[in-house]
Amino acid sequence: MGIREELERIRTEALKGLASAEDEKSVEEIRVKVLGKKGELTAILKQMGSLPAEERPAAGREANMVRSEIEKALSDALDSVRKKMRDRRLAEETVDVTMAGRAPARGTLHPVSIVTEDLIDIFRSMGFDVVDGPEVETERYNFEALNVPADHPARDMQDTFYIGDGLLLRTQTSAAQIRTMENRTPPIRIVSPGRVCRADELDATHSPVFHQMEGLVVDKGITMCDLKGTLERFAQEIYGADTKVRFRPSFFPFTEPSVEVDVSCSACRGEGCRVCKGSGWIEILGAGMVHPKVLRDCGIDPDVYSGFAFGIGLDRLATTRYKISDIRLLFENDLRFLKQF
Ligand code: 2NM
Repeated sequence: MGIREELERIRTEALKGLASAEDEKSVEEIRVKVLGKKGELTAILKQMGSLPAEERPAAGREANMVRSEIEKALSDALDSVRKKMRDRRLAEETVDVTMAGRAPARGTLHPVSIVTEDLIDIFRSMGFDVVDGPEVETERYNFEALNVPADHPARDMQDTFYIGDGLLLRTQTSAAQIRTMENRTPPIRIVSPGRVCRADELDATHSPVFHQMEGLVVDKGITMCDLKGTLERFAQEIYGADTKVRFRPSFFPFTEPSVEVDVSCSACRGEGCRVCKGSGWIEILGAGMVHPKVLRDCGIDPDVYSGFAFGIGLDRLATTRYKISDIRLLFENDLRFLKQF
């Protein structure tokens, strides 16, 4: 085969191979096969010297033309396979921004949180602030400042979780209120919701950890009437506009006088039913006029100011509202139960 035919064959094969090359590797293989050190065209160029002198220029021109044509085809083929591969990758990586997302699982409020929020809303509407305090308290804030004497049964190891160094798990949220009285001058209108602890045995109606909201109002000329009006409004917001409130005498070291507060039974409207055990009334909280000694210990002059305070059990409120038969359900964190509210 003459050099011309040979060049034509190399050219045709190379161009045909490049036209159908699918990736960079096939293009590179063709380059090596034709233009590499041992390539077909390289071999021909080496043979030029052995041609008769008169054939050399034409054959040389021909060979150079084929070489530049193949070089151009190589570079075009490389561009084209690179573009093809990039297009393929982009197609694979396409993100459909219109695709619907996976909905994140939504949590629900704990029943105690729901009643706490409801009560906060009601008391906020009456001008109360919410104050918070630590769950680990000192004996002074939990007992002494509240006029609970050292020999009071509530101070007993049986009733209180002591954790040493004069510290304990708070048995009520009043400590937050004592701090407020120490730090602010009246008028004071606050509620303090939160977790409290007492060393009770766990059963269907008692838990050593439970929740409370205590309220406190201190100003000039505050009387039992203000207490009753406030609690009436609160009870009517929760149980309905025709709810009545009744005070029965009681005792707390930190209030004088002290009362237990009943609301008319919302199940039977006071007729007497199973819910209220036939009495027509349900006890919901304890309250009273803040003891002058408690005010004085906080730097508030009881001859100028007076106040009322109350404490509401939030767990009982939640269990009665949602007809939960066992208080333990509130503390077991079983999602199947908690998701219902
Ligand atoms: C109750 C009942 C009566 C009460 C008293 C105080 C404070 F800090 F002002 F002295 N806070 N909460 C109180 C009064 C709590 O719970 C049944």
